Amino acid sequence: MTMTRRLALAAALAAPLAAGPALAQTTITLQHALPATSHYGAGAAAFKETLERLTNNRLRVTVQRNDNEREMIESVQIGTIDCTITSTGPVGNFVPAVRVVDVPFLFRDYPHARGVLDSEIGQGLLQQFSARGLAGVIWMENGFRHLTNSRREVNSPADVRGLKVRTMENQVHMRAFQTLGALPTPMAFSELVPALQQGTVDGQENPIPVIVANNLNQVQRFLTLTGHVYSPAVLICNPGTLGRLSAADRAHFQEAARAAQRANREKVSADEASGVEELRRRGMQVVTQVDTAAFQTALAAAFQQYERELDGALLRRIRDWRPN
Ligand code: EAX
Repeated sequence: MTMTRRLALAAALAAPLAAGPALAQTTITLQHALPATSHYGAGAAAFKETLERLTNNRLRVTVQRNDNEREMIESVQIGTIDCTITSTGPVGNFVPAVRVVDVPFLFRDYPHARGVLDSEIGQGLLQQFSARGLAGVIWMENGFRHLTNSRREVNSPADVRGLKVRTMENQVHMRAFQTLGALPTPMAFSELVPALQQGTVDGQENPIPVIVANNLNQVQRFLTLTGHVYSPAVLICNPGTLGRLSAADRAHFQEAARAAQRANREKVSADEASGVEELRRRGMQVVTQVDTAAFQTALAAAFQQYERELDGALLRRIRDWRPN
């Protein structure tokens, strides 16, 4: 880990109130929206195993599932749960600066996304959580999002026109689908499968790991590998939870967060390698050759609005970032 990340992660964990007395035993509640077998589940399991091992079980971790990410963030904010692993989907409603990472076609590939988020750019965004009563501990990963639907094969932007597409509660994503002529319908992940089953929406967009882990092939026939958005995830905790840790336990917490990120990203990479074939095996019709330049051209108006409404300089820094 670079010194930048170590210092920033230490800052994120040190920012809360002065450490109180180390408590005899503490249970940390960590919630996320996906099955235990998912890429979030892998991260949560690594976090639990590492923190309990390093503290000799003085700190225990209870992992729970809750498929409403906005609710989880609200619960962390008020302290009814300690931490959540969530996609950035609803995060921009709490920490507006984070919306920049949701811009379509911003990240070139996984190395670019992971590199930016682990650099001073990503650490700077995490530090903006504290002003909103949250601690952004470490960036994790959801993955590149692709479009599925139950009505037709999508080969070009024109095929998206008129589709009712479920989006996360994310203005940046909704703007993109509006620009393509779709009918974006924002809803929590918890409402997605019933909406697809009842035909309230025709389609949705999610990374391969989410589609596989939730068997969305059972309610969606067509998959197009648009890769239109890189979806970060983030481990967010209640500042009070961190403030009650001793300095030694905050260091253990950092190590557990890094273990969670490694396990999560490894699972995403594994799911990306095998997930498309698995979804074909389960009966989905997959369009793999996608003219992403055509989608980017079709999104020109949305990009102009993003430049005006979001931090244009930061968008350029992210696009221009290269590993040193
Ligand atoms: O974070 O809501 C979504 O589509 C998210 O990608 C999912 O909950 C995993």
